[in-house]
Amino acid sequence: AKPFYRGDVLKAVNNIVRPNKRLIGLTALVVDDSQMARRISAEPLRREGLTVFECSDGDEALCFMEKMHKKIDIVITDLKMPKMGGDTLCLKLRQDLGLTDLPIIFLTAISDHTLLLDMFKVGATDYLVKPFVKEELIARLRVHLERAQLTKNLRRIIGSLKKANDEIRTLSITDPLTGCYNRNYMGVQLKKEIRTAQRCKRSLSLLMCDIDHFKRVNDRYGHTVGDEVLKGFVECMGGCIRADIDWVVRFGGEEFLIVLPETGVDGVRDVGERLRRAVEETPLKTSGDALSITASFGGTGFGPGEPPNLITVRNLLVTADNLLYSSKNNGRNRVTI
Ligand code: GH3
Ligand code: MG
Ligand code: MG
Ligand code: MG
Repeated sequence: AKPFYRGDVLKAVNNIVRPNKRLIGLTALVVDDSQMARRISAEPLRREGLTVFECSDGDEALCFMEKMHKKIDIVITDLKMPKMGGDTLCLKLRQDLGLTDLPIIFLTAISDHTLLLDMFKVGATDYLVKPFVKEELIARLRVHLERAQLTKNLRRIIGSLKKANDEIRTLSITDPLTGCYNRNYMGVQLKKEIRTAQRCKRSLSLLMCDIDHFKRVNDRYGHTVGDEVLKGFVECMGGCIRADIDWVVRFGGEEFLIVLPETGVDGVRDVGERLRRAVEETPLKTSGDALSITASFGGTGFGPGEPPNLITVRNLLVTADNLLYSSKNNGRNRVTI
């Protein structure tokens, strides 16, 4: 579906059935076991420009609706018919076919008020008692078509707004180059992750990592290749961590944070070493030659026994960063815990 813009919204709200507008392009289904009765209601509708189909009972009408992929704008049905009556038809259209917005108008000869009101219980939009005045049928039909169109348009608008909202949300937490999370996401999610770990008495670890001598990659092969290396680096790490549990944030240019829930200090050492080796051993594809790089890591975490007041996002990040710099100072391509 194409997105809606402000102009479209106004058009969608204004583009409803006007009092004298011909109803061309709209379709109606008239259901009645009497051919004569069908003609009496179908003819005035055709004169208004509607395309009118006819069925002689509820079963036939249901099949026809399915055959038409439910693309009928209004149903006008008799109540009493030999096989499936209008009440069952209405119920099935609403419940089985899910046509909650379809206007369904009953035409009936009964005048018992209680029975008439029962039609609303099965989902009727409106009713007319036979014999009816043609002008009244048309007038009511226009009101219901107008409302149905408005509802349809509003649903479309709501749908595209929801979609746009989801897209904006995804964009706002994603790093466009590598597809991993950005710091917006980290700010909110890391705090939650820490609280969850503390509440459930579980451990949580962080690994800060930074590509070694990345500036040389850019200097030697250009920024485009540098970007490709960044993407490949994230992909390589992504293959070494648990999908849907661990997550990666682009912390800075070529610096990334990996969050490892339910992982203690021993675990983070293993994961860090596994990542370090994978990066070292995996030549990263670029538009030129595949390039081999290394990265340095600093890891920290906490377990269930630690005093909760010392565990803050800031403390954890500072510790991981300091340990990363120890790795850099001790020759790079290593993990410090
Ligand atoms: P070290 O081993 O000490 O980390 O050395 P380094 O060269 O990796 O570190 P430095 O911080 O000196 O350089 C990082 C480089 O990363 C500089 C910057 O231009 C580059 N960079 C940052 N973001 C991007 C990006 O999005 N794309 C590309 N291609 N390069 C980036
Ligand atoms: Mg009948
Ligand atoms: Mg670096
Ligand atoms: Mg750096």
